[in-house]
Amino acid sequence: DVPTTIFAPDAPLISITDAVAFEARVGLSATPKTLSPWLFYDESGSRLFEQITELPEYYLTRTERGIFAANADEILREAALGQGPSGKLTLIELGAGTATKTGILLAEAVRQQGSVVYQPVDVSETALAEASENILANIPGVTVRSQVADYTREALPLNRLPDTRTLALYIGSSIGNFMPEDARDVLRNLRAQLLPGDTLLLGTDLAPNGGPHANKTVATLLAAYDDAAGVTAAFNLNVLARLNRDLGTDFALANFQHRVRWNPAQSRIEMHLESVIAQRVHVPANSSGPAFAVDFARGESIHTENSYKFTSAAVEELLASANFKKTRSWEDPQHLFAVTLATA
Ligand code: AVI
Repeated sequence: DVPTTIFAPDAPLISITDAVAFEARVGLSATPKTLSPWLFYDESGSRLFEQITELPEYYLTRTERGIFAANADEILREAALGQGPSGKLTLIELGAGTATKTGILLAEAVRQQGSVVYQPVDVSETALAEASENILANIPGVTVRSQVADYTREALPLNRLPDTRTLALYIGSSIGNFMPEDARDVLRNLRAQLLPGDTLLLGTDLAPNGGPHANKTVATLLAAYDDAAGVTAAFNLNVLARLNRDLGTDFALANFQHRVRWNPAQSRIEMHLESVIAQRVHVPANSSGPAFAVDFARGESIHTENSYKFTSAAVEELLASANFKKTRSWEDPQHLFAVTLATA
């Protein structure tokens, strides 16, 4: 589930290349310097993210998959509660990417109700084509209705059949890459398009659980974002390669270093690219404005990503701020990750 969706709810609606130019201009002129995390996901960044999800240190993907495998039956029964006897759940997935984990829930939906309509929504047509091909080949009984859309800005294309309820999936901890106000707005936008009785299944990575017997320490988190094989470092640095390719900037990747910090006050992992020398980088003129230079002091960094980690109270609060009511949640035995069901 590569999160190909654009994480930039406030940027103007423009083409991808113009959006890259706009983000680079705004972010690199800011103090401190920033680049939006959606810039990671060009073709090679998406491939690197797929590799991250299989790293031994990156527990998120396999842990969420384990929660689905252990609880799919209950999750779907709970989501279908109160539905009429002839009714069926329709599953819609925000930022579905290639939908690799969703298969477990779809197979269970087919088991419980005979068939299921699945609507993956993503900005990447190629990711959706891959998702649809995989699901159709492996899970009989699923009808796939892919929709190319940016769920952070556009109304979700919900095709409702009479007597059906919608279960919206927003999994993979994607919500954690938004600033809290933007996370709330994304969920509000979704909520506005659901009807009473519809549900949301939200996947969130959990905050470290302090104390000497904690399953998740800050060290666990830091390792997940700074793996021994250097895949996450390559993923982070790839954003500079992307700017060089898309905008003709002259970032020398060897002059920047991948840095990961735990920010306890904000309960988030931060990824930065630290300049190892004092240097000047050039951005040629583009659709967003004239050429400009970016000066880096030695040790100065570009903040490239936040990945928020939640307590269960924080998940409930976030859901409530978007007018969802938590009904149940499931965690892995080590309490690393949570999957929460909420009603509209
Ligand atoms: C997509 N998102 C949930 C990932 C995360 O864990 O925040 C992105 C990622 N960044 C570094 N590693 C993975």
